[in-house]
Amino acid sequence: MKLYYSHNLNPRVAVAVAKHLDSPVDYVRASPRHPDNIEAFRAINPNALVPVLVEADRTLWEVDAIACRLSALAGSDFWRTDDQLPEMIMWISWSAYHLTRAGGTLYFYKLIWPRFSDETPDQAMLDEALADFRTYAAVLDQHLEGRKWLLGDRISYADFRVATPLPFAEGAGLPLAEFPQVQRWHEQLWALDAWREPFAGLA
Ligand SMILES: N[C@@H](CCC(=O)N[C@@H](CS)C(=O)NCC(=O)O)C(=O)O
Repeated sequence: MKLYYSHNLNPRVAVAVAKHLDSPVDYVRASPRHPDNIEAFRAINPNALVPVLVEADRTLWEVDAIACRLSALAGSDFWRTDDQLPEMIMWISWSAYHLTRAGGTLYFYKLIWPRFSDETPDQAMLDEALADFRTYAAVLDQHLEGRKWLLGDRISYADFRVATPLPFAEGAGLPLAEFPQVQRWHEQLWALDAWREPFAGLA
């Protein structure tokens, strides 16, 4: 079983999940968008993006699907299958459409864009993303009040998924210090080797 990854936002989460679950995957570092690779890579992901999980009889792209599969293979409830499943999906979806969309925009334009463009990103777009991030971080902060993890006492994939942009907070300018519960929860995640250093020992 091979997990294709890069060091960017979403593949970072997939590698962290595999490390957290001690999944028996071979890690393959990939550059799917490199002109030399893009056409060949489409054979395993038509979107030419990572992460991708390749098994003998199936291939999955999208980090959420990969987390679901790795959790099932590990016999773990990291991906909940009980009555907490709807809440977990709620947070995963909310992350994709709200918090991580805002944080991901700041991550991309502040950390990735300058690597390949001299153009200054549109300030109004960055301001809007930052305002959105603050709006959604406030929602998260309120939910985390009195809860250790998003679903209560035990960590779940929702914690990893909602925290997708947080490891890049400093470079992306995400104002975590304004949200004490988010900051506390981020520090709890940071205490996990799999989350803090998912690429340790890999290429
Ligand atoms: N919706 C996809 C997003 C995948 C995606 O956007 N991957 C980006 C990194 S965040 C990618 O492959 N970029 C090229 C690269 O990292 O080389 C998921 O959740 O897995």
